[in-house]
Amino acid sequence: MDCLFCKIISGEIPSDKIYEDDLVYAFRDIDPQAPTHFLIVPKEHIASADELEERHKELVGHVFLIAKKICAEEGLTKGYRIVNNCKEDGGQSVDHLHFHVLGGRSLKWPPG
Ligand code: DGP
Repeated sequence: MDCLFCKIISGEIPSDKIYEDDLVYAFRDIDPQAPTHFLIVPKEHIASADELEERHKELVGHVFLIAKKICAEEGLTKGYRIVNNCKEDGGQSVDHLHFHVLGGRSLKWPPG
């Protein structure tokens, strides 16, 4: 499958990996929007949040617990933001489900 994030997960394309287990792969974003900005990506190719099914409930919960674990390791004691851009109007540019995790500065709201 010609998917950028599948190639990153497999190691075909290099990345700055910060975490990996059976379900997810986490790596630093190539274009960071905050002092800490990494992506958590399910290893299963799911095109977007709009393609999630009942069987993915545990996977999505796992993503949030891994975000919490990595943020603690990164020292983000003042908080952080977890973002999913879904499909065209949501601003999704890579069609493999991923969650942005941003921190290390005071983030503004709402996004554009
Ligand atoms: P989104 O716009 O929500 O689909 O986010 C895609 C993110 O992926 C964007 O913040 C930039 C990041 N990205 C794109 N290509 C690469 C890459 O080759 N390596 C890494 N580390 N990040 C990438």
